[in-house]
Amino acid sequence: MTTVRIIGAPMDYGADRRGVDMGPSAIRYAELADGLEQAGIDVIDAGDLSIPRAEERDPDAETPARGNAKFLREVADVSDRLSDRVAGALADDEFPLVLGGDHSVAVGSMRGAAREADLGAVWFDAHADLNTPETSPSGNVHGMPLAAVLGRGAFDEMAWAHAPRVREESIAYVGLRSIDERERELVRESEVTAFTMSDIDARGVTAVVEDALDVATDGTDGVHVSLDLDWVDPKTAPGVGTPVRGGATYREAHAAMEIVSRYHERDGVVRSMDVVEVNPILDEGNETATIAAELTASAFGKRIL
Ligand code: 5AB
Ligand code: MN
Ligand code: MN
Ligand code: MN
Repeated sequence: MTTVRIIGAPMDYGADRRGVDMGPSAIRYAELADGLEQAGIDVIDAGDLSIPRAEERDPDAETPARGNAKFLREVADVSDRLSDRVAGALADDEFPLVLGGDHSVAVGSMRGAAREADLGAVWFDAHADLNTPETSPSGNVHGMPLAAVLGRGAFDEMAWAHAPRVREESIAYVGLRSIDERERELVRESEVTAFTMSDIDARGVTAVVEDALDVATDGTDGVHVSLDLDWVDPKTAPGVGTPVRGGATYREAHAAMEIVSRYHERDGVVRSMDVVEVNPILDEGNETATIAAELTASAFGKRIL
């Protein structure tokens, strides 16, 4: 029986908008634990990492090779602490489920998950999150977590970011539809496999997610699933900081998570996950957190029958 350890990471240093730090509370309020238990999962809630308020910090405090990246010192601190928590859960044979927070939390979760394993990843997102401090148009680290774990650009020098056991070839995007100009070059020249919304239109979400999981399992010891709620269409999931229309429908999102659960059950390859970018301040009636909780339960095998 799978035991899930919920780790809240109420971090908003990586995003422009306040509010995403309330994500963990909102997702818990939407009965995440009940949904998981209905899927037959044992749940331990480890509470939240303590994260100082952004207003008490200087976004431009110097860190080596900072480039255009805000709150890098704070993100680094959270990444170190979160990676220890994630590695600790895995060492106890538990499944770490990280609740963000903005997407920069994925640096900590992936570093933790890659500590004792070659790690693949499936990245459900409207965005590629492959900007480096050199290419980022915004300076927001939530647009850079994949560049961080891959040690690209200025991140190469930063031990808190680079996860040497994550290889580009073992990462697959699902649902891309908004990429910055310089970032597009980075995606094209990289070995990362990119499935866009057009691929989902053409081939259906089920086939695309199976292919993505095949990429992430090939030659790795386990897979990390990173679920950015802006992957889902903003009509369905409005409570996100960077909405982009043309996203996955409610049904497509569930179908995708059901494929994830099958891989999880079949060979236990999916071994860590984060659920990020839920912003209750921008939400309508906690709808986005509710969908986040439902999708997570689906990813752990909650079925209709
Ligand atoms: B998210 C943008 N590419 O770098 C940037 O929500 C948006 O974690 C990043 O995917 C969106 O600032 C980050 C314009
Ligand atoms: Mn993202
Ligand atoms: Mn996104
Ligand atoms: Mn590397």
